Amino acid sequence: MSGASPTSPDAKRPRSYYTTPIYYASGEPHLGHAYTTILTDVLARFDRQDGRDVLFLTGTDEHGQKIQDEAAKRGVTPMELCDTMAERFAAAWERLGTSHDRFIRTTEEEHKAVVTAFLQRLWEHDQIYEGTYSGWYCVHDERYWTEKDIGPDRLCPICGREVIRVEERNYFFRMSAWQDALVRHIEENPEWIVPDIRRNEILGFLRQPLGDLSISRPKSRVSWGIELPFDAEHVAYVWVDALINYLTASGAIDPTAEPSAQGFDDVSGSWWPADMHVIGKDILTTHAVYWPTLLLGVGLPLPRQILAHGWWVVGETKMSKSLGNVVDPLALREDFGTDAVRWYLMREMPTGSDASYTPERFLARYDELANVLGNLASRVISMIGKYRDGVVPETAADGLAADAERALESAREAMGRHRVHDAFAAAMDLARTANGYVEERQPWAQAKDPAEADALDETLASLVRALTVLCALFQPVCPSKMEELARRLGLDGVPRLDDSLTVPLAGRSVAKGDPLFPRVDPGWASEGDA
Ligand code: ME8
Repeated sequence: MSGASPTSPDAKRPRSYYTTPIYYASGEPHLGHAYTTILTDVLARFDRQDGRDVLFLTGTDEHGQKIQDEAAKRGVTPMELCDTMAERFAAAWERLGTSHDRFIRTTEEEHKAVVTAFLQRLWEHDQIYEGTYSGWYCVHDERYWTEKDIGPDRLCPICGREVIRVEERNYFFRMSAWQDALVRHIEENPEWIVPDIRRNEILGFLRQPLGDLSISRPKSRVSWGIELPFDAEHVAYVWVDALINYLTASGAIDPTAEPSAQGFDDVSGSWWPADMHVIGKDILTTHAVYWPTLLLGVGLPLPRQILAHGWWVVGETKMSKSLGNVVDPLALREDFGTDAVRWYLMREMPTGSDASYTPERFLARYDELANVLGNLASRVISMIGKYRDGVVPETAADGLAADAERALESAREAMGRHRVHDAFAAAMDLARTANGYVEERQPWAQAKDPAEADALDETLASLVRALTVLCALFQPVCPSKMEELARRLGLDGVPRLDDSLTVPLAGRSVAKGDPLFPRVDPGWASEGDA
């Protein structure tokens, strides 16, 4: 399941390295986690469809007090808990059809060695000093807070739980020294944090003086972590350990080499820097402040982009395990299929904003798939069976070519701006236009008049071309259904985006089948029960 890091990228080919957060191995995967992973999967698949090499990384965050406490609560060892939960996450992603190349676990030896080398490098570059931390700590979010942050009720500003008072020896990273460099980087690279609202949030945060970052925990309080190379009585702060996962999986660092040859001075031949860290807005500071300053501290290049998306909420509240309002994506999948869950998540949430999960909206989005795309595929394939013995006819003209090209262009443009929902809206619009074209051309009437034979060929061939383009466009979000559609259209697999406009179609045999998106009536979707 975890496996070693994939081989180095081919320097001559365009490539992208995408990451999801690594999820805490203390709770079950829910719809929020599924959203991030599927969003990243869609970006990765879209790039592959466009001819790029991709490294797509996900995994589990397995150290720290939160995991230690959860294991104690369940009466198992931390490692047993992590083994169980890593398995659950990996199984969930498999069932939700994600195409990650690497599933990393922070308890892997390779990762522990990279974290150790990273900390040693910081130490040698005089980026770390010893001091005393006295203040407040939220175990749930694994964050220190100041008196000001927690207010008179002493509650964590993120999760609202009670914080604990700690006073302990800690090692600190000289994060404050990098504040100006970070601000400059964000100002000079307006697309570094997207969407804009998140960029502004970080710039606002950086208007206050930035403190140093405690990067260790005494073993007397937290023993489940990676030991510091320069002090065996302390383990690395779990966020520092976790963020480094992105570097471990890139293959940039070889912790077994001499310090000068470990890769900190030259990342060529590896996947570093990441092209995009996809995260939820809850973990923006750790990714847009802690992580880049740590990288500056060891002299490594920064990731190229951070995409911070919004939250799935139920009513007004963020969906989260601790609130008990989580929706199980695997249960939805059992009734409607994987691709329908993927479609709902991608189409319903404007990338970057919050969205509310409701069963009614889920059904409405499913109907769109079934009645527009599924219906188009069924009727076109069935008419070719009926009027042309199941063989795609030749045609001199394509009545939908301009629409198909426009849809491809709009989808690419929207993807380029990370507006995934808009990209798929453009794809669905093409399916709608093609259904309109059927009504307008009336192939059933053309079939009755021998003088209309060429016109009927044109109608049917244009529709098969549109379906071929739709197959390529929908593949990132509905991969298994689009493979099935490609098979029914007699194609040799789902074509790449560009090829979908030109792959020869005439003479191919189409195959009928059950509806791609059948009518479903699970108990909860019955009238009055939703
Ligand atoms: O924070 N809506 O892990 P985590 C949308 N281990 N996305 C949601 C969501 C919701 N309601 N709830 C969770 C951690 N997510 C750390 C990360 S990375 C180096 C370490 C998604 O298990 C979203 O991507 O709490 C969020 O950022 C992430 O899950 C938090 O997962």
